[in-house]
Amino acid sequence: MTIAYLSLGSNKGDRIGYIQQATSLLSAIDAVSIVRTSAFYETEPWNMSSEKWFVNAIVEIKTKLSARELLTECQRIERQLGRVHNESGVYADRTIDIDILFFGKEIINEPDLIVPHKFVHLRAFTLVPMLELSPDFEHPVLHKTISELHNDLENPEMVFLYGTRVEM
Ligand code: PH2
Ligand code: MG
Ligand code: MG
Repeated sequence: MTIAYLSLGSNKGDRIGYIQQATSLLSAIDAVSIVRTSAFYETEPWNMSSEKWFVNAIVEIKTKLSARELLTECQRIERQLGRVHNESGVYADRTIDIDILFFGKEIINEPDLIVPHKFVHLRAFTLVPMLELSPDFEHPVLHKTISELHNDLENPEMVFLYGTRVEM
């Protein structure tokens, strides 16, 4: 069993609805159980020119899947919820994005799967909900805790607490 943290983000359509649907589709996977969910946060688009703010949240899961199998399931749910990937590689507005932030202490460096997520330590929209769930979790590559990484943020983008929790 591995504890993993997944980042959910939406900036198109019914943003909270998509995050709730993604959470329930994740919990419907036999080998995945949801341990906890963060609050919803409304966040400024990071490194993208869109005007459309995001709703972001993190779910902590327990799973028997490998990281690779989990990635396949996340991509299936993204497709199911109408995610369209942009050919150019430039970030596009999306109904749902599901990213593996951490998979236990595993370190994976493959072209399509980098764990811990390569930007997890640079973004307030991932560190703020992680701070809520697991402030003492240590980044297995940087060897700093979530609290330390959060304190180190140089340009924290704007993040607001949305106020509602994902109800399962
Ligand atoms: N995801 C990105 C790029 N920028 N900004 C916010 N606020 N939230 C996101 O989920 C997000 C982003 C790439 O996946
Ligand atoms: Mg992403
Ligand atoms: Mg993604």
